[in-house]
Amino acid sequence: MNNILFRLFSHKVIIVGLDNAGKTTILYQFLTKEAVHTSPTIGSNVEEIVVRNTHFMVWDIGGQESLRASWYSYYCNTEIVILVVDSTDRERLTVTKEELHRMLAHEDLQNAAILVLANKQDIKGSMTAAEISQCLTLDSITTHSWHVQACCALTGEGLPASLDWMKSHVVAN
Ligand SMILES: Nc1nc2c(ncn2[C@@H]2O[C@H](COP(=O)(O)OP(=O)(O)OP(=O)(O)O)[C@@H](O)[C@H]2O)c(=O)[nH]1
Ligand SMILES: [Mg+2]
Repeated sequence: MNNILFRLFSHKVIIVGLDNAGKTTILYQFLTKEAVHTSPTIGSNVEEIVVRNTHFMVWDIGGQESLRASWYSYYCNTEIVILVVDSTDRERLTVTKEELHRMLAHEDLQNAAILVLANKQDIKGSMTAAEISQCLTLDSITTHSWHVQACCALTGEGLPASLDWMKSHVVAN
């Protein structure tokens, strides 16, 4: 019964981004505050994350190219889209940009907020959150609220701030 109530009162969040961005590592760092060993996700993982009495159902979706065409099947009722970027992956940032702008145009995400996580900040030479923000042209987005946060999923740095932003977003809306 408790499980059913949690589902009714929890906010739906999806984690998307290209393969190897660190989505699954982030999901389990949110949940356990530890870096877990991951394998490429086929399908999705879902976990409930509680931030000071606010419940989120967080869906981590596989990012391999063949799986991206089915991301839309997770969009319905999503309040927050977490877009994870591997900040060392300069070559594929344009692919992420295309995926982002495709999502923004999808009718099921018209009311969703976008949280961009600039992950892998521990790696030397990684792009800063500001560089990623510029490459993804976040400043041009006027239809959705958005926020960008630098993080490292291995240490958890930047993730408590991300959860704080998610909580204040859903409380304010
Ligand atoms: N150095 C470093 N490595 C990271 C970080 N986050 C994730 N990784 C590593 O990146 C690799 C991919 O991480 P995953 O979390 O499995 O990536 P994913 O986005 O879930 O990938 P798919 O499931 O294929 O879409 C793993 O080897 C992680 O340990 C980080 O912040 N820093
Ligand atoms: Mg994964």
